[in-house]
Amino acid sequence: AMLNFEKKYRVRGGTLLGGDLLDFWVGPFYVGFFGVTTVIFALVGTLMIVYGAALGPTWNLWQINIAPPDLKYGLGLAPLKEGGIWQIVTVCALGAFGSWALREVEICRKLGIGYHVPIAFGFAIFAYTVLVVFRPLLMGAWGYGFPYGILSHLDWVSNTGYQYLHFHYNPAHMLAITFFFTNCLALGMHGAVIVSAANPRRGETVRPTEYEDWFFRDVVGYSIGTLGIHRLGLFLAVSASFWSAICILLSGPFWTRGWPEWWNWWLNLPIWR
Ligand code: BCL
Ligand code: UQ1
Repeated sequence: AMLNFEKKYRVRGGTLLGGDLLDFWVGPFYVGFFGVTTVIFALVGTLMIVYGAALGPTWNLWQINIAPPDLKYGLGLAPLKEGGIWQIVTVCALGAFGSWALREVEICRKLGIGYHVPIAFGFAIFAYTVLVVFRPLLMGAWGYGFPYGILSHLDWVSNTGYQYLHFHYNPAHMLAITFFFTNCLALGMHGAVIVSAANPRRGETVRPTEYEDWFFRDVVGYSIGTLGIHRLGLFLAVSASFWSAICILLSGPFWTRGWPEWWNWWLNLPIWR
């Protein structure tokens, strides 16, 4: 809709690699060196998943499963049909996510804005990398990674959760969930207050931003401010991914028993004796 502004923001330069060589757009999309690598990684990864599905027993979208190698392969390369496909898909996923983040960095440089978006996305990439690289490395086998499949990854989460008896007792998992839920509350309030003031019913006028402050001062006695709510949202979102990554990184490499048992430190405090 805003194509007439293109001249203003489609500036040359800001690239990290390749200079002006791949500094171009396709339709509305900026490409760049990392746009090309994103497409290549995503394409190869997707084709490997389709190949893995073709080898498997089903084309049922819910049941397709690309499993990691058996634990006996440890941290080595597995044969293609015994987890090798999963390993290639994982490399492609990491390549695509990393390329996407670097493409975001190039766009930030072009526009002269901060790197907040790629840094925030970096937390999601970190959580994924913990699941399929760092935790398997620390536990000594790629087989600890999660399988690529809609139902199969759910089964993995359930099985992995019950290996620690009751995952709700994992303190980092508690924190992560609290951040996810609080993030949802904050975005719900923010979206609602913006729409309420900026998109009035027919005949009413758009209210300026003070109204948003006034509303929250009246209901909760405090307004965090129009810039503040976005800082809060960024913090909540990034913290949710961060503590998710920590909660699963702890499970196995640093805590092997049930999570309920971890809380014995509380019962063992000397003040109860
Ligand atoms: Mg739990 C994990 C919530 C019950 C076992 N659990 C999580 C966390 C989250 C959560 C905090 C997953 C989010 C995450 O990692 O984001 N669990 C949660 C809640 C309950 C719960 C709310 C609940 O009961 C109400 N969990 C339980 C029960 C256990 C249990 C008690 C099972 C019996 N839970 C586990 C286990 C794990 C979790 C085991 C985890 O491993 C997981 C976790 O913490 O993982 C880190 C981080 C985000 C990502 C990893 C996404 C990364 C995205 C990448 C970078 C980009 C993808 C691009 C995409 C492919 C492109 C698409 C293109 C389209 C065209 C758009
Ligand atoms: C808020 O205070 C505020 O500033 C005016 C917003 O900006 C438009 C908001 O969207 C929200 C949700 C709040 C309220 C938040 C807190 C933490 C009181």
